[in-house]
Order: sequence, then C-alpha cells, then structure tokens
Amino acid sequence: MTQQFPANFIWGSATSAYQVEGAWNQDGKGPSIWDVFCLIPGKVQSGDTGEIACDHYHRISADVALMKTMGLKAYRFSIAWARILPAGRGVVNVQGINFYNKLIDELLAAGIEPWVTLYHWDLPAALEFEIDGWLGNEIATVFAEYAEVCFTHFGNRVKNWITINEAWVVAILGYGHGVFAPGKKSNDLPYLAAHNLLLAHAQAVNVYRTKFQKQQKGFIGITNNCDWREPLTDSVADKEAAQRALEFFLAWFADPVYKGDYPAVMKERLGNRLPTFTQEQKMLLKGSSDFFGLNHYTTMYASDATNNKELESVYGNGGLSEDQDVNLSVDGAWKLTAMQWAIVPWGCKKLLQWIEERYDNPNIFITENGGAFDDKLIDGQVNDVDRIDFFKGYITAIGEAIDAGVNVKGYFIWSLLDNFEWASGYSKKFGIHAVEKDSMNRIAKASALWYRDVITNNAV
Ligand code: PNW
Repeated sequence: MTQQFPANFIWGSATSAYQVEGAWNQDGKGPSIWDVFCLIPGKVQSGDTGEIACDHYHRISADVALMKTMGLKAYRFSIAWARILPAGRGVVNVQGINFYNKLIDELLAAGIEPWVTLYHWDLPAALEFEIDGWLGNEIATVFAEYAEVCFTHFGNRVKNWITINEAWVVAILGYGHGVFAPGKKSNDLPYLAAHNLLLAHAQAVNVYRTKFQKQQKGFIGITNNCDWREPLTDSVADKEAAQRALEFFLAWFADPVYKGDYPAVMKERLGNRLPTFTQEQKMLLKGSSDFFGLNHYTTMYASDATNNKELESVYGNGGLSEDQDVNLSVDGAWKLTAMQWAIVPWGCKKLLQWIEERYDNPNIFITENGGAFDDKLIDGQVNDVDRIDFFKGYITAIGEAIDAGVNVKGYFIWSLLDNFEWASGYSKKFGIHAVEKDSMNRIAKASALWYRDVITNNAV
C-alpha cells in the first residue's frame, strides 16, 4: 500500500554545525563548549572531536550538489554561534558571515530552502566562562543579540528559523546527567537551564517579530524532542504515569510556548525547584512559535513507580525520573537501532495525535527522525536495508497521522551525512551518506536513493 503525501509537503534533511562543519578554529571562529568538552579525557568515545568532522565547511558546494541530486526541498543546518561572534557577543566575525552567506546562496540557487537553527548546542566557550552559560541571568539577552545579528545578515533569504534545538537534551544531558557539554551533574540545574533556554527563545522571537518579520516575511519557532510513552498496562496508574512522563518531557517546553506556563504536574511535584515566569515573560512566551518543531526517535513503555522505583534508564532517556515516579521499559520484541533506541513507528503516530490534541492542531514539522545502524561498506556501497525499513515505517505512520487530521507539513531526515554523534563520537552512523575518513568522499547509501524516490513520488 502506498501512502501519498499532501502537495507542498516539505521533504528535507538535517545536520548541525558542530557535527559536520569541522574548521573548528579557522577563519576567526572562537571555541565552543563542545570544542572544549571533547578535549576532556573520557567524555567522548575514542577521544573523537568535531575538529574536522565531515569537513562540510570546505565542501558546501559539493554537499549542496548532493542535496540537489537527491531532490531535497529543504536543508536544515545550524549556525555556529562562535563563528559569527567568536566571543559570544560583541565583535562580529565577517568570515563567519561570509560562510553562511555562501551556503544560503548556493542552497537557493539549487532550489533548496534553508531552514536555520540558531542554537544546536555549541555555546561559545566565552559565555560559559564569563556568564555561566545557560545558568546565568544574562544569557537570554545575549542570545537575542546573537539572533538579531543572524536576522540582520541572513533574514532577507532565510524564511524559516528555529531558535533552539532540543532544550530537553541541553538541560537533561548537559546539566542533569552531565554526559553532554557543559558536563554538569545535578538534580536542580536542568530546571534552571531549561528556564533560561525558554526565555532566550522568547526574546529572540520577540526581536524577530518586532524588528524583522514584517519585512522579511519568514517564520520562527522552536524544535523540541520527544519520545512516545505508552502505558505499560491498562491500569489508571500506568496511564497517568505515561501522561506524566510526556508532560515532563515535551510539555515542559511546549506548554510555556503554547499556553504560557509549565504544566501543573511539574509545578506540583517540583515546588520551588521549578523557576517561575513573570507575567511579562508568560506573555512573551505564549504563542512564540509559528510552527511546532518536533524531533522524534523512539518509544518506551511507562509504568507508575510511586511504590517501586527502578534505576535510571539508559542514556537518561527518562529525564530526571525520580521527579516523575515513572519506570521506563521496552518490549523485547521491538527491534533496536545501534543507539539501542526501539523502532516503534506507531509511537510516532500516537505522539503526533497527542500534540494535535494538547496544542490545538498546530502545523508540525518533524525536524529530525532517523536511526543509527552498523552500516558496512562493501565494494564501495552501503546497502542499509535496516535504515530503509526504519524510514518506511516512520514515514508511513506520519502519513497515517496526516490522514487522521494531524497537520504535519514537513519531514527532515537525520542525517544527511554520517557525522559526529556527540558523546558517541563517530561510532554511531545516522547518515544517508557515508563519509570516507581519508578522502572525505560522500557515498550515497541505499537509503539516500530510496529517499530520492520518496521525494519524487511524494509517497512512500
Ligand atoms: C538529537 N536522548 O540528539 C540531536 O538533535 C542530534 O544532534 C543528534 O545527532 C540526534 O538526535 C541523534 O542522537 C538527541 O537521549 C540526543 O533522548 C539524545 C537524545 C535525544 C536526541
């Protein structure tokens, strides 16, 4: 059965600056917290770093040509803040501006829409040292100033802006579990970092709306990540646990943006560990996203843990689970990716319907979805049938959600290239193109050719 997509559906692929660009200290770029984090022994698998990554910085012409061959309608990339503002604020680095100008111009010449993320985790190191990064009072204003530089230089051609990528990951993995930069371990700091990420988003959107949107006529929003949480049993307690888990995951960020405040369940359970918004901040937040950006990767069962807490789940997938009283598990029958994330396409459909209902049917863009697999290069080819199955399953489920009335408007594959997978280094391959270590050649995997057909037929 083929699943047809609406006309004008946006098919894209995504990357982020630190994961693909390389050129970490070239042409005036300042260091980011990920440049520093990678230097600390034991933080990244095999001591890998993003110093060279996919060398995208030097290969944008070839990479845009690759995207054109595939028929991509959109390319989502992020701007390295420290390439534009090497010290995080103050002096603008013209060579950084030139680089993104060139990328944007080449994309437009190839008929590919640029979707630009302002923050995909590579905070300028200067801001970590000087103003305590996402924990400091000044960060929201400093972020809005950086955003303004980007709107000023690129907004005449960029019509789709994403302020922050996955504030949940920054907060939980960067400040809770400490496995991502800046590597802090705490039960309280995630809530403060998250609060400042939300305020930064709201301030940047306010700058865009008051100074740029009328003339530039673009859209701006935030991208959050969320897994689906399926109740383990039919019991009321487990159903409530699954709902609670989703609220601690997605509603933590989406409620402030759509409703102006944190979910009640978080306020109740966290008390004064959860910062509060002023009336003015609530107004700035409410309605601050022109679209619902969603990154989705996996599904877990949720069960009530009020009387039976289990140990923290793998890789912090549950957030700070002691605050939620939720146990997470997977079904042994579910297939796993190389990240050990379960492949459950119906979970994606259910999540989309949950968003439709809770946030009043917003326009949704799936800004990331994909799977890491242990790809093998055989005679210069990667026959990644597992990845094709993964995409077939998820894209079909998304089509079903659309048929059921959910407003999904676009889909971006994570990722265009095998790249630097954060704490996992280069060991986890999400790309639809392999990158040969020595030559930096791009090799189209079977999934890239398969995706090209999906785009051509507008169907899966
Ligand atoms: C996202 N989790 O990260 C990021 O946006 C990408 O940069 C990354 O490469 C991709 O997904 C694959 O990991 C996540 O623990 C990292 O739930 C961790 C989680 C989710 C997303």
